Amino acid sequence: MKRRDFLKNCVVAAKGFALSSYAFAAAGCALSGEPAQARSGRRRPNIVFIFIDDMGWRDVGFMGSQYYETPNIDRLAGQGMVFTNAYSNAPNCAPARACLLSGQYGPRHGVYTVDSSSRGQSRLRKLIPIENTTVLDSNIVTIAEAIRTAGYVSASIGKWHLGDDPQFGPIGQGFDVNIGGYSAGHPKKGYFVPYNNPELPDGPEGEYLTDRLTDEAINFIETNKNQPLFLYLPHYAVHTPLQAKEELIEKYKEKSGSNGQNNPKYAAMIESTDQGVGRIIDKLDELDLAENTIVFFFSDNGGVKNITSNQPLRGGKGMLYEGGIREPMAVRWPGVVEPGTTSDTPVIGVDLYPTIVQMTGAPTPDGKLLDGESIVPLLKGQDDWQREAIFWHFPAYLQGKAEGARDEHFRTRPCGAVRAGDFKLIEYFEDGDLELYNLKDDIGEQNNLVDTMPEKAAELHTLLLDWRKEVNAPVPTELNPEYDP
Ligand SMILES: [Ca+2]
Repeated sequence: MKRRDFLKNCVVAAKGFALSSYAFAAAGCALSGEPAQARSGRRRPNIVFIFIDDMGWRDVGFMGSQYYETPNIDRLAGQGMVFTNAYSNAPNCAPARACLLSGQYGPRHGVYTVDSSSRGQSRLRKLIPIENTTVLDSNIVTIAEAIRTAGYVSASIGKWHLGDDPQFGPIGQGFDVNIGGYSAGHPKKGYFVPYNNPELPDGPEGEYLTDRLTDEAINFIETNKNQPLFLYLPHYAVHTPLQAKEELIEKYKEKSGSNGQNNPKYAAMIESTDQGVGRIIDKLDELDLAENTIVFFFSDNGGVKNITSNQPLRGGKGMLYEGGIREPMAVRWPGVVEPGTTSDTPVIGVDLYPTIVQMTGAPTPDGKLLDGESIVPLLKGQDDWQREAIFWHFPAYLQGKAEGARDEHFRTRPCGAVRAGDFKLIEYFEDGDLELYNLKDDIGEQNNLVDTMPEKAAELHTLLLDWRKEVNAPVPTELNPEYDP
């Protein structure tokens, strides 16, 4: 944290929470060498982080879906703060997770995409992309390792996608419990038993994976209710394969689609996920833990274009257009976040590591490089919180024909992007092309302003170039000898 922000947070903590030395400590303001828990007598807050896979910005009721039914998620969001400009660090699964868990932008750890960075036909790829890393380096201090020092017991329940235990899975990266997490990015055998998941013994015939992960999450909460817990719940849902419970599918077959959302199987997967969120919230209430539990709801990348609709956003999963990276996000923090509030300030995955560290009162690990900023001030209603810009770096090819993409062969060609204020600039590495959008007036990214606002484009481009230099971001320049469009 910058010294200015540190002092600002301390003042806010002192004003708003005069009676709670815990809150003061949680704002990152160390009073003495004593741990926060000892000073306040109040237990550190539990953290429940619900992370949905491939859920689009408008795939929940609280973001305006008229087709999908998410009453429990909506209730949770209504009791907290909704972030309308929340971003993932990447338009696909593994890099989004690597950034979230490390608190670092892609160029720090090299996880840029899923599997190979050379996807699609070679003759259509002009450049040799930057090689991708598929596991998160063990030397990186993850969020679980960071808050473990403050006495947290932690579990990763669900999809991991950054390597296998014992070294690269959740256990290798500092979680006490791993249920269902390994290198796979989707349920290999599907959502019904048998799962063929090396980290998840099969349940009874007919068991549905989303329900099972909810059961495991509830079991973890019950087992550890007497100590500070960190539950990281990265659901496999609502990633493909589209498989759901028959009675729910039938329900949505009877329902009319809305705003381009009309897939009954996908809707049924979302409803099962929502039911799970409801059961977890109810369990927190039942165990009298809700008041001291901070719940996050977030997704790792945008909705898939031929399954759902991200309207009015352009594009979907796999693109750096808003449809690929803007996510539904809400945070419930009883006693701190005013219920029913909204923030339009851009926030991004890497912000959540320093946020959780601050919430828990854990020390930032020695020498830890963090690219994000804690959003605790935003959660406390401090609306003048801002930073200059946030960034994306995607030096890879992702094949696929999808509506909203820049061309018919790739969802994304190697590119980078920056958002500063209302503006967003995308730079394509094959040809140096730039696209500039004013998201305030043109959330659908239809009107490229590069020619009409050259100074604004240059300003954002400079920010992007400077950032790439700062984080040593590799840009592909080598020509592909097989290129023959
Ligand atoms: Ca995903």
